[in-house]
Amino acid sequence: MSTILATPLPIELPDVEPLRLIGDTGKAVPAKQRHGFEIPELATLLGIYRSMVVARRWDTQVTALTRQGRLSTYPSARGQEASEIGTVSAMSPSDWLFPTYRDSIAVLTRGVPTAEILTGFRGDWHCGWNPHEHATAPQATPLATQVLHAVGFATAAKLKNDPIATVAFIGDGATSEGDAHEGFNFAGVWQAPTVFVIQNNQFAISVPYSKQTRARMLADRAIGYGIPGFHVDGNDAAAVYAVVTAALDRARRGDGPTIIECLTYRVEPHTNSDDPSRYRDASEVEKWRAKDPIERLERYLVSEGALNQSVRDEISEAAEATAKAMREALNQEPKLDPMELFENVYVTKRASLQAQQAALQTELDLDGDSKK
Ligand SMILES: Cc1ncc(C[n+]2csc(CCOP(=O)(O)OP(=O)(O)O)c2C)c(N)n1
Repeated sequence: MSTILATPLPIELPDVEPLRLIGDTGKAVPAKQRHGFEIPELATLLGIYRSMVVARRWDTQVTALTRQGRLSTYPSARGQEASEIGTVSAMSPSDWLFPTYRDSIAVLTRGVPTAEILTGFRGDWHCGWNPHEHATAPQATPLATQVLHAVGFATAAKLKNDPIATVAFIGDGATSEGDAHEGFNFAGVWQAPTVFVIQNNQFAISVPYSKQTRARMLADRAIGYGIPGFHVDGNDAAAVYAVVTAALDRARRGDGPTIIECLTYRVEPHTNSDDPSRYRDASEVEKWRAKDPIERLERYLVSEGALNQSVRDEISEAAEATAKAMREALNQEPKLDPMELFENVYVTKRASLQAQQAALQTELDLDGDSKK
């Protein structure tokens, strides 16, 4: 054993076979294949199922609103609900989430109001919500930048003895960015309390995994950073929840970061402006649609007697109410204040910015006077 290593780490390459706790057909995986992880309690899984159903209805409604021109663009997370909701359900309200544009349903599950989430996608200039109120950072569009933010935030919390952890979502394509490497590396060096959830949905717009990397799987990279890596079935909410819970516990105990690769699939186009028929076969999409994460959990809950018709009706009413509230919020014309452009960037505005602000105010006043 090298004497250079301060803490020799018992880190091994993850299994190629992704960890599952509930199989494709909704049956519990035998205990000896669960690698020491327990299937979460039924009440926990029912809560996750509820959030997944609400999230899917929400996602479908947003896509419909893009077609009506109420939103310019929306990246759907349909089919990724187990990775998205399984992850955030394992977080405590004080842990910070660092999401990407793909992760609106995770932001929704964190409790951010609908209209606030969609502000950015609607074309407004800011993130829409107060990140401190929901311990949820703005959704990053520049790929992998959120990885650095999550590591920096977690390291600052560690220095302040604030016992929180951070979670960064990242796509398979974005792991090729330098920022991802820098973030993973320094999380290892500083033992940052961060959990990286790589959602391998197998495409970066039109670029498939095979053209992204020669790595056997993305979870393999963890060993190079001295970080434990897990390869999880990203359509099994039970497995995602169990592994993220364990990683968050490690992080809060001071044992450092974890990289979790959730193997899943983007069944919808990259965004509403993409045409996936140009780069992938419909039969592949159908194969993955059949592995639907909500149906899988539903089958398990029904077979365990935890989901009956009246609970289903109540969940579907809640989902409809969420969609209705969103339609109503987005069908109102936003009242925008151009002067807001000057807020929330600098604590102390430079003289040139103050001059521009004053000039715009004068123009708006003149415009107001001319309409009187
Ligand atoms: C730094 C940077 N480069 C390029 C882009 C353009 N871009 C937007 S999404 C995307 C693909 C990302 O794929 P992946 O990380 O797998 O996430 P997914 O969209 O599949 O969730 C690209 C290249 C960007 N947003 N930021």
